[in-house]
Amino acid sequence: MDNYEKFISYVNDIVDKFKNLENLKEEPIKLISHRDADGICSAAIASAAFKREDLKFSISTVKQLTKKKLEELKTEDYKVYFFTDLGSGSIHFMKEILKDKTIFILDHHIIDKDILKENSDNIFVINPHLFDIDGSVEVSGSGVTYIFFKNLNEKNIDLAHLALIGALGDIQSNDCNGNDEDKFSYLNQRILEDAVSMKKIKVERGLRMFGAQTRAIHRLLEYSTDPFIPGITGSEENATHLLNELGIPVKNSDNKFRRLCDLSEEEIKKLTTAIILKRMGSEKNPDDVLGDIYTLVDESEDSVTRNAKEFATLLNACSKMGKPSLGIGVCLNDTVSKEKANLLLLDYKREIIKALNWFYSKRKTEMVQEGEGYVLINAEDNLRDTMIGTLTSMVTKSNLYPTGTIIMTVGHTLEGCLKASIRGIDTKKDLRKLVESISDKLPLKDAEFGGHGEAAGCILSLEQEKDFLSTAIQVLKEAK
Ligand SMILES: [Mn+2]
Repeated sequence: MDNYEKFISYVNDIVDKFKNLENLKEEPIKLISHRDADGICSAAIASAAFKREDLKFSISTVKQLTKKKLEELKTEDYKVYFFTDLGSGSIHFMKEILKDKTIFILDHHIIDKDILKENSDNIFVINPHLFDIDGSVEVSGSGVTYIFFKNLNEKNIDLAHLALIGALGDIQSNDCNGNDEDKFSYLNQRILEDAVSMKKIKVERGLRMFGAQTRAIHRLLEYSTDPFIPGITGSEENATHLLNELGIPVKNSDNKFRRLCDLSEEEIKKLTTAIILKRMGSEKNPDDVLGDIYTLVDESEDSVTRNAKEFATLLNACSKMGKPSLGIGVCLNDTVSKEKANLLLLDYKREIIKALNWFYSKRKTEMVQEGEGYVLINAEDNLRDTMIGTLTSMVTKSNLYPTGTIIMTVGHTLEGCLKASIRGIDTKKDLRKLVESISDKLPLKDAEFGGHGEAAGCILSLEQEKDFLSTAIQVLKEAK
C-alpha cells in the first residue's frame, strides 16, 4: 500500500468508529470550524452531510482554537465534537480539557506526531501529515472533511466542488504557488475529478481576473489585487489610461460599460500582454495571470460564485467582515445569503483599497517607518484588524520596495489586543522565527503566534505595545 491508500483506509476505520457511536441519531453533534474560506467550506460540507444522515448538529467558527475556547466548549452539553480545518495544534489541550468528549479532528495543518503516541481513545485525528502527505499543498481542511464524509456516504460526492473552493481559498492550486505545473496536486486533483464527473465544475484556461462577469473592465483592473498589477491596482485613472493606450473601448456602442467577458479574443490577448509587462521586474511569475479557471456550471452567468476562485474570495470576505455564517449559507446555495454576501464583498474590496490608500497617505510619516531592508507600518486603530494581514501582503506585492525587504504591520484589534503581521518580498528568512525572537528578547506575556516561514504573525496584550514596537524595530534592523 502506498501512503495514499494507507490514508484512505485509515479514514475508513475512523468513519466506522463514527458510525458505531452510541445514540448517534439522538445526540446533537458540535462542529467547530476555522473562520476562513477553507473552514467555511469544511463546515458547509459537514453540515450538508450531517443533514443527509438526519443527524442533529450545531456549528461555530473560530479564528483560533485557544485554550480558553476549549474551556468554553467543555461546559457545553455535547458528547461528540468535530473540529474541521483546525485542531491539530491543540490536541495536548484537548486531552486535558475535553477528556470526557468524543472528538473527531479533520484537518490538514502541521501536526506533532508524537502527541498521538500516548493512547487517547476518545480523540480521532485525520490528518494527511500523519501519512507523510503534505497537507499544505496536497489537500485542504475542506478536502479532508470531504474525504471523510464521502467515505461515510458515497452520495456526498455532490459536495466535491466545495472542497475545491476551500483548497483555492487556502491557495493550494499550483499556479498560485508559482510552480510550473499549473495543476492541483494528487489528492486535490482527485477531488477535482469528482467535481467534474458530477458536472459541478468545468475547467478552462484563461486570464484569471476577479469579476470577469460582473465588473466594468476599468474597475476590474483597478480592483485587481490578485493578480496585483503595479501602477494599476488602486488607480481608476491609470486603469482607464491603460485601456485607452491599448485601444480597448471602455464602453459599448450602447454606452454601457464593458466587462472582461465582453472583450474580443484579440483584445484579451493585448490586455494580457500589457498586464504581464506591467508585472515584470516586481513579480516572481509575471505571467501567472494566466491559469486554469474553474467554473461552477450551476451558478448563473453573471454571478460572482460562477468562478471558484471568486467564490473563495467571497467566503474570505464573509469571514473577514465578521459574517462567516453567511458564507456557509452561500456554500449551501441559500439565495438570501448569496445576496447579502455579494454586498459584503463590495464592502470588503472597498476596505482593501481604503487600507492601501491609508498606507500610501502615511508614507513619509512616523506611522510608516521605511528602513534599510524593512518597513514597519504602525496602524494603531486606523485599520480594521482583519485588514492588517491583507495590507501587509498587498504592500509586499506593490513594487515599492526591493527584494529581501521585510514588511511588518502592527495594529489594534477589536478585542483590545495588539496584532502584528509579517511578510517578506522573496526573503529567505524564517519569518515565524523572526516574530518569535521579538518575544525571546522581551519576553512577551500571553502572546500567541501563528503562521509559518513566509507569513507569520502574533497577537499580544496592548499593554506591551511600546515594548513590542521598539523591539520589533531592533529585530528588523538586525535581520538584514
Ligand atoms: Mn485550511
